[in-house]
Amino acid sequence: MSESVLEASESGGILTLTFNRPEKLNALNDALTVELIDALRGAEQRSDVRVVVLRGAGRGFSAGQDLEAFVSLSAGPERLSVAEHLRRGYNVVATQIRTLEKPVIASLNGIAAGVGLSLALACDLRIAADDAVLTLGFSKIGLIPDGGGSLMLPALVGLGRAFELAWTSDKLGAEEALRIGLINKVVPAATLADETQAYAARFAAASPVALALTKRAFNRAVIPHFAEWLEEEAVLQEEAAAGPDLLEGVRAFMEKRRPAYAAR
Ligand code: LHQ
Repeated sequence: MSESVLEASESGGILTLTFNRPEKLNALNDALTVELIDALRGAEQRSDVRVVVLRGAGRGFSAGQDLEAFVSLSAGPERLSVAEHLRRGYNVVATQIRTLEKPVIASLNGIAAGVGLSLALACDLRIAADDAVLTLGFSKIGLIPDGGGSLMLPALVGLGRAFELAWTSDKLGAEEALRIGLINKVVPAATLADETQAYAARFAAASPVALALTKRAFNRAVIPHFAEWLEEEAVLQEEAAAGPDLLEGVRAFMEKRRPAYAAR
């Protein structure tokens, strides 16, 4: 039997979900997304799960949408609606993360790109290895930040920095990400697993009521329209995907060349 694309392990009330496609830098395909949705649903139903940690196997956290899988889906007999793809997948996950009334922590062990980074930004807290690298990546393939990224990015770092990060897709090191408030904590790469466990253990031992109601309060105070916004974001992404830039961007990535974008 093949290994699961999402590994789950538990210790002391902490459920750790590990993206397990290391050869693809844990790029997200449908199988991984469906397993993630199931696992988060399970975490919601179980009172003994007090904290959820998301992490990646190998040298990456997640490289975002699996672009090869996306091309195969798009080449199918029916044109893939990007909005539908988001509604069925990443928007469900992002909503689950935000509505799960338990701490959800992203443990960034390496590259976090595209919707991989968006899902990390949807989490409540982010701890990173000192050699982790964060990049939006969407603009490089003609897209807008999705998976809630167009809301969580400016909410976390402010509009000016959000524009710069989204438009340039520059790679940020962990220390810089910490400095601008994109992440909470940086630790030596070799100790990330232990530090994540210790960080999560603090919340696993805290009052679940205080944590849950604080999350509900912050959600309502700062991002009350999260679910509605995901829908608007999906419609904008559909518009972005309708033009020629997405295909050119994805082809360029797969052919390891610079994309050539024509004037709009
Ligand atoms: C990958 C990927 C990947 C497949 C690395 N897919 N194989 C929503 C709606 C609709 C459509 C599309 O998307 C979305 C949401 C999104 O997430 S859009 C953004 C998608 N992600 C990206 O554009 C990131 C693409 N990847 C990269 O820019 C680089 O790989 C990063 C910066 C992540 C890492 O760079 P390196 O550390 O230099 O690694 P690498 O590029 O050599 O990648 C290692 C392998 O992983 C390589 O395969 P190979 O067979 O050549 O060893 C890559 O092709 C593969 N890979 N990302 N997203």
